Amino acid sequence: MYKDILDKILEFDQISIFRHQKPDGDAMFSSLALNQFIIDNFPSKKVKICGSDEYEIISRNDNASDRFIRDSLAIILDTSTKERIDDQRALKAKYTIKIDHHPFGEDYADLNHVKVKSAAAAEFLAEILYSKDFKEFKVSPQTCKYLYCGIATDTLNFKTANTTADSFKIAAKLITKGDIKVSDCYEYLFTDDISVFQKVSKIRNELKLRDKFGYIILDQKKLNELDMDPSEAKNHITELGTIRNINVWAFAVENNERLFDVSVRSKRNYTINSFCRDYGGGGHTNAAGVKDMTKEQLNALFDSLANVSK
Ligand SMILES: [Mn+2]
Repeated sequence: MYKDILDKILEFDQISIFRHQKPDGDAMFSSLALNQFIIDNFPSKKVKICGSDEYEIISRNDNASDRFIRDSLAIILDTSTKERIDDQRALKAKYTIKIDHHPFGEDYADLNHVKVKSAAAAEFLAEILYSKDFKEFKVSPQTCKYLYCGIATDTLNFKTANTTADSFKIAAKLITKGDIKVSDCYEYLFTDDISVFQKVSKIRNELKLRDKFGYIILDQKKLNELDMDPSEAKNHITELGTIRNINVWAFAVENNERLFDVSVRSKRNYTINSFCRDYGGGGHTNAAGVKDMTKEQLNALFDSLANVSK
Protein backbone atom coordinates (compact mmCIF):
# COMPACT_ATOMS: atom_id res chain seq x y z
CA MET A 1 0.00 0.00 0.00
CA TYR A 2 2.88 2.31 0.80
CA LYS A 3 5.49 0.72 -1.47
CA ASP A 4 5.37 3.83 -3.68
CA ILE A 5 6.64 5.89 -0.73
CA LEU A 6 9.38 3.39 0.11
CA ASP A 7 10.53 3.12 -3.52
CA LYS A 8 11.09 6.88 -3.65
CA ILE A 9 12.97 6.93 -0.33
CA LEU A 10 15.19 4.15 -1.67
CA GLU A 11 15.70 5.97 -4.99
CA PHE A 12 16.87 9.32 -3.61
CA ASP A 13 20.17 10.08 -1.81
CA GLN A 14 18.86 13.45 -0.63
CA ILE A 15 15.58 13.89 1.20
CA SER A 16 14.02 17.15 2.41
CA ILE A 17 11.19 17.16 4.95
CA PHE A 18 8.59 19.93 5.06
CA ARG A 19 5.73 20.91 7.40
CA HIS A 20 2.99 23.54 7.52
CA GLN A 21 3.40 27.19 8.49
CA LYS A 22 3.08 27.99 12.20
CA PRO A 23 3.76 24.34 12.96
CA ASP A 24 1.97 22.57 15.78
CA GLY A 25 3.25 19.50 17.60
CA ASP A 26 1.99 17.14 14.93
CA ALA A 27 3.78 19.00 12.12
CA MET A 28 7.02 19.27 14.09
CA PHE A 29 7.16 15.83 15.70
CA SER A 30 6.15 13.97 12.52
CA SER A 31 9.01 15.79 10.72
CA LEU A 32 11.46 14.79 13.46
CA ALA A 33 10.16 11.20 13.40
CA LEU A 34 10.59 10.81 9.65
CA ASN A 35 14.03 12.41 9.84
CA GLN A 36 15.05 9.96 12.60
CA PHE A 37 13.66 6.97 10.71
CA ILE A 38 15.71 7.85 7.62
CA ILE A 39 18.89 8.46 9.66
CA ASP A 40 18.46 5.12 11.49
CA ASN A 41 17.80 3.04 8.39
CA PHE A 42 19.66 4.82 5.61
CA PRO A 43 22.76 6.36 7.21
CA SER A 44 24.31 7.21 3.85
CA LYS A 45 21.38 9.40 2.77
CA LYS A 46 21.40 13.12 3.47
CA VAL A 47 18.21 14.39 5.09
CA LYS A 48 17.25 17.94 5.99
CA ILE A 49 14.26 19.32 7.89
CA CYS A 50 12.91 22.53 6.33
CA GLY A 51 10.62 25.31 7.56
CA SER A 52 11.39 28.59 9.30
CA ASP A 53 8.35 29.06 11.55
CA GLU A 54 8.99 27.70 15.03
CA TYR A 55 6.98 25.54 17.42
CA GLU A 56 7.36 26.52 21.06
CA ILE A 57 8.35 23.15 22.54
CA ILE A 58 10.91 22.00 19.98
CA SER A 59 11.92 23.46 16.64
CA ARG A 60 14.26 22.54 13.85
CA ASN A 61 15.42 24.03 10.55
CA ASP A 62 18.47 22.52 8.85
CA ASN A 63 18.90 25.44 6.42
CA ALA A 64 18.79 23.35 3.26
CA SER A 65 20.21 25.10 0.20
CA ASP A 66 18.13 25.69 -2.96
CA ARG A 67 20.29 23.15 -4.71
CA PHE A 68 19.81 20.49 -2.02
CA ILE A 69 16.03 20.85 -2.24
CA ARG A 70 16.02 20.89 -6.06
CA ASP A 71 17.89 17.57 -6.20
CA SER A 72 15.94 15.98 -3.35
CA LEU A 73 12.85 13.96 -2.67
CA ALA A 74 10.60 16.35 -0.71
CA ILE A 75 8.23 14.76 1.80
CA ILE A 76 5.61 17.23 3.03
CA LEU A 77 3.85 16.35 6.29
CA ASP A 78 0.56 17.48 7.86
CA THR A 79 -0.02 20.15 5.16
CA SER A 80 -3.29 20.15 3.23
CA THR A 81 -2.68 22.85 0.62
CA LYS A 82 0.46 24.00 -1.14
CA GLU A 83 0.15 27.56 0.08
CA ARG A 84 0.32 26.27 3.68
CA ILE A 85 3.76 24.68 3.19
CA ASP A 86 6.38 26.47 5.28
CA ASP A 87 9.03 26.97 2.57
CA GLN A 88 7.61 26.98 -0.92
CA ARG A 89 10.86 25.57 -2.30
CA ALA A 90 9.35 22.16 -1.50
CA LEU A 91 7.52 22.32 -4.82
CA LYS A 92 10.83 22.76 -6.69
CA ALA A 93 12.10 19.36 -5.53
CA LYS A 94 12.71 16.65 -8.13
CA TYR A 95 9.89 14.58 -6.66
CA THR A 96 7.30 15.42 -3.99
CA ILE A 97 5.25 13.26 -1.61
CA LYS A 98 2.42 14.55 0.56
CA ILE A 99 1.54 12.64 3.76
CA ASP A 100 -1.44 14.21 5.52
CA HIS A 101 -4.70 13.72 7.40
CA HIS A 102 -6.66 16.92 6.63
CA PRO A 103 -9.94 16.76 4.68
CA PHE A 104 -10.56 18.95 1.61
CA GLY A 105 -6.90 19.48 0.78
CA GLU A 106 -5.40 19.43 -2.69
CA ASP A 107 -3.19 16.90 -4.46
CA TYR A 108 -0.24 19.26 -4.86
CA ALA A 109 2.48 16.58 -4.78
CA ASP A 110 3.60 13.97 -7.32
CA LEU A 111 2.42 11.31 -4.86
CA ASN A 112 -0.37 12.09 -2.39
CA HIS A 113 -1.26 9.94 0.62
CA VAL A 114 -4.05 11.39 2.74
CA LYS A 115 -5.84 9.49 5.49
CA VAL A 116 -8.57 11.68 6.96
CA LYS A 117 -9.45 9.04 9.58
CA SER A 118 -6.03 9.42 11.20
CA ALA A 119 -6.18 11.67 14.25
CA ALA A 120 -2.70 13.02 13.43
CA ALA A 121 -0.25 13.04 10.56
CA ALA A 122 2.05 11.30 13.06
CA GLU A 123 -0.53 8.55 13.49
CA PHE A 124 -0.68 8.03 9.72
CA LEU A 125 3.13 8.13 9.48
CA ALA A 126 3.37 5.49 12.23
CA GLU A 127 0.91 3.32 10.30
CA ILE A 128 3.07 3.69 7.17
CA LEU A 129 6.34 2.90 8.99
CA TYR A 130 4.77 -0.17 10.65
CA SER A 131 3.14 -1.38 7.39
CA LYS A 132 4.31 -4.56 5.71
CA ASP A 133 5.96 -2.53 2.95
CA PHE A 134 8.37 -1.12 5.54
CA LYS A 135 8.71 -4.28 7.65
CA GLU A 136 12.42 -4.79 7.00
CA PHE A 137 13.24 -1.40 8.52
CA LYS A 138 13.45 -0.45 12.18
CA VAL A 139 11.40 2.14 14.01
CA SER A 140 13.81 3.18 16.77
CA PRO A 141 12.76 4.19 20.30
CA GLN A 142 13.53 7.83 19.44
CA THR A 143 11.31 7.66 16.36
CA CYS A 144 8.57 6.11 18.55
CA LYS A 145 8.84 9.02 20.99
CA TYR A 146 8.50 11.62 18.24
CA LEU A 147 5.51 9.82 16.72
CA TYR A 148 3.84 9.49 20.11
CA CYS A 149 4.33 13.21 20.84
CA GLY A 150 2.80 14.09 17.44
CA ILE A 151 -0.30 12.01 18.14
CA ALA A 152 -0.59 13.23 21.75
CA THR A 153 -0.42 16.91 20.78
CA ASP A 154 -2.91 16.69 17.88
CA THR A 155 -5.42 14.73 20.01
CA LEU A 156 -4.87 16.92 23.12
CA ASN A 157 -3.67 13.80 24.90
CA PHE A 158 -6.21 11.43 23.34
CA LYS A 159 -9.42 13.30 23.94
CA THR A 160 -10.42 15.07 20.69
CA ALA A 161 -13.37 13.82 18.65
CA ASN A 162 -11.11 12.30 15.97
CA THR A 163 -9.29 10.05 18.47
CA THR A 164 -10.06 6.43 17.53
CA ALA A 165 -9.26 2.89 18.61
CA ASP A 166 -6.49 3.01 15.99
CA SER A 167 -4.97 6.04 17.72
CA PHE A 168 -4.75 4.01 20.92
CA LYS A 169 -3.52 0.84 19.17
CA ILE A 170 -0.72 2.73 17.47
CA ALA A 171 0.06 4.67 20.67
CA ALA A 172 0.22 1.41 22.64
CA LYS A 173 2.72 0.00 20.17
CA LEU A 174 4.82 3.18 20.30
CA ILE A 175 4.76 3.17 24.11
CA THR A 176 5.95 -0.45 24.16
CA LYS A 177 8.61 -0.18 21.45
CA GLY A 178 9.80 3.24 22.56
CA ASP A 179 9.73 2.48 26.29
CA ILE A 180 7.72 5.69 26.65
CA LYS A 181 6.74 7.03 30.06
CA VAL A 182 3.34 8.55 29.39
CA SER A 183 3.42 10.95 32.35
CA ASP A 184 6.85 12.28 31.29
CA CYS A 185 5.45 13.00 27.82
CA TYR A 186 2.42 14.71 29.35
CA GLU A 187 4.64 16.93 31.46
CA TYR A 188 6.86 17.73 28.47
CA LEU A 189 3.97 18.57 26.14
CA PHE A 190 1.18 19.96 28.28
CA THR A 191 2.55 21.89 31.22
CA ASP A 192 3.31 25.62 31.12
CA ASP A 193 5.35 28.14 33.01
CA ILE A 194 3.47 29.87 35.85
CA SER A 195 3.56 33.17 33.88
CA VAL A 196 1.52 31.50 31.13
CA PHE A 197 -0.92 30.12 33.70
CA GLN A 198 -1.46 33.66 35.00
CA LYS A 199 -2.01 35.05 31.49
CA VAL A 200 -4.51 32.28 30.78
CA SER A 201 -6.49 33.29 33.86
CA LYS A 202 -6.89 36.74 32.28
CA ILE A 203 -7.79 35.29 28.88
CA ARG A 204 -10.53 33.14 30.45
CA ASN A 205 -12.23 36.30 31.69
CA GLU A 206 -12.67 37.46 28.07
CA LEU A 207 -15.14 34.64 27.32
CA LYS A 208 -18.43 35.76 25.76
CA LEU A 209 -21.47 33.54 25.22
CA ARG A 210 -24.18 33.43 22.55
CA ASP A 211 -26.53 30.47 22.83
CA LYS A 212 -24.20 27.45 23.13
CA PHE A 213 -21.40 29.25 21.32
CA GLY A 214 -18.51 30.58 23.40
CA TYR A 215 -15.89 32.93 22.01
CA ILE A 216 -12.95 35.10 22.88
CA ILE A 217 -11.73 38.02 20.78
CA LEU A 218 -8.33 39.49 21.57
CA ASP A 219 -7.57 42.71 19.72
CA GLN A 220 -4.12 44.32 19.56
CA LYS A 221 -4.79 46.36 22.69
CA LYS A 222 -5.71 43.26 24.72
CA LEU A 223 -2.73 41.35 23.34
CA ASN A 224 -0.43 44.16 24.41
CA GLU A 225 -1.94 44.16 27.89
CA LEU A 226 -1.34 40.42 28.09
CA ASP A 227 2.13 40.70 26.53
CA MET A 228 1.29 37.91 24.10
CA ASP A 229 1.81 37.60 20.38
CA PRO A 230 -1.22 36.54 18.28
CA SER A 231 -0.08 32.99 17.54
CA GLU A 232 0.80 32.30 21.17
CA ALA A 233 -2.57 33.56 22.36
CA LYS A 234 -4.51 31.44 19.86
CA ASN A 235 -3.13 28.20 21.32
CA HIS A 236 -5.23 28.78 24.40
CA ILE A 237 -8.42 27.89 22.57
CA THR A 238 -7.97 24.53 24.31
CA GLU A 239 -9.11 26.24 27.53
CA LEU A 240 -12.65 26.51 26.14
CA GLY A 241 -12.84 22.79 25.39
CA THR A 242 -13.36 22.08 29.08
CA ILE A 243 -16.72 23.92 29.31
CA ARG A 244 -19.72 21.58 29.43
CA ASN A 245 -22.37 24.16 28.48
CA ILE A 246 -21.04 25.13 25.07
CA ASN A 247 -21.01 23.07 21.87
CA VAL A 248 -19.02 25.37 19.60
CA TRP A 249 -16.22 27.72 20.56
CA ALA A 250 -13.91 30.13 18.79
CA PHE A 251 -10.84 32.15 19.53
CA ALA A 252 -10.07 35.23 17.40
CA VAL A 253 -6.89 37.27 17.59
CA GLU A 254 -6.08 40.45 15.72
CA ASN A 255 -2.93 39.88 13.68
CA ASN A 256 -0.27 42.37 12.64
CA GLU A 257 -2.23 43.24 9.48
CA ARG A 258 -5.14 44.34 11.70
CA LEU A 259 -7.20 41.37 10.51
CA PHE A 260 -8.47 38.50 12.62
CA ASP A 261 -7.15 34.94 12.68
CA VAL A 262 -9.80 32.63 14.04
CA SER A 263 -9.67 29.09 15.41
CA VAL A 264 -12.94 27.21 15.81
CA ARG A 265 -13.59 23.99 17.71
CA SER A 266 -16.74 21.98 18.41
CA LYS A 267 -18.11 18.96 20.18
CA ARG A 268 -18.36 15.78 18.15
CA ASN A 269 -21.87 16.22 16.71
CA TYR A 270 -21.32 19.80 15.52
CA THR A 271 -19.66 20.27 12.13
CA ILE A 272 -17.86 23.58 11.82
CA ASN A 273 -15.27 23.31 9.03
CA SER A 274 -17.94 24.02 6.36
CA PHE A 275 -18.49 27.49 7.87
CA CYS A 276 -14.74 28.16 7.89
CA ARG A 277 -14.49 27.12 4.23
CA ASP A 278 -17.05 29.82 3.37
CA TYR A 279 -14.39 32.37 4.33
CA GLY A 280 -11.41 30.68 2.69
CA GLY A 281 -10.41 28.68 5.74
CA GLY A 282 -10.51 24.96 6.40
CA GLY A 283 -9.67 22.11 8.71
CA HIS A 284 -11.25 19.09 10.30
CA THR A 285 -14.92 18.48 11.19
CA ASN A 286 -14.45 19.63 14.80
CA ALA A 287 -11.26 21.73 14.54
CA ALA A 288 -10.91 24.38 11.86
CA GLY A 289 -9.86 27.96 11.29
CA VAL A 290 -9.79 31.01 9.05
CA LYS A 291 -7.04 33.58 8.60
CA ASP A 292 -7.20 37.30 7.81
CA MET A 293 -10.87 38.04 8.42
CA THR A 294 -12.31 41.53 8.59
CA LYS A 295 -14.41 42.39 11.65
CA GLU A 296 -17.56 42.17 9.48
CA GLN A 297 -16.66 38.70 8.25
CA LEU A 298 -15.86 37.65 11.79
CA ASN A 299 -19.28 38.82 12.99
CA ALA A 300 -21.00 36.95 10.16
CA LEU A 301 -19.07 33.75 10.91
CA PHE A 302 -19.94 34.04 14.59
CA ASP A 303 -23.64 34.48 13.71
CA SER A 304 -23.47 31.15 11.84
CA LEU A 305 -21.59 29.43 14.64
CA ALA A 306 -24.01 30.68 17.30
CA ASN A 307 -26.85 29.38 15.14
CA VAL A 308 -25.36 25.90 14.65
CA SER A 309 -24.43 25.61 18.34
CA LYS A 310 -28.07 25.39 19.52
MN1 LIG B 1 -2.13 17.38 12.22
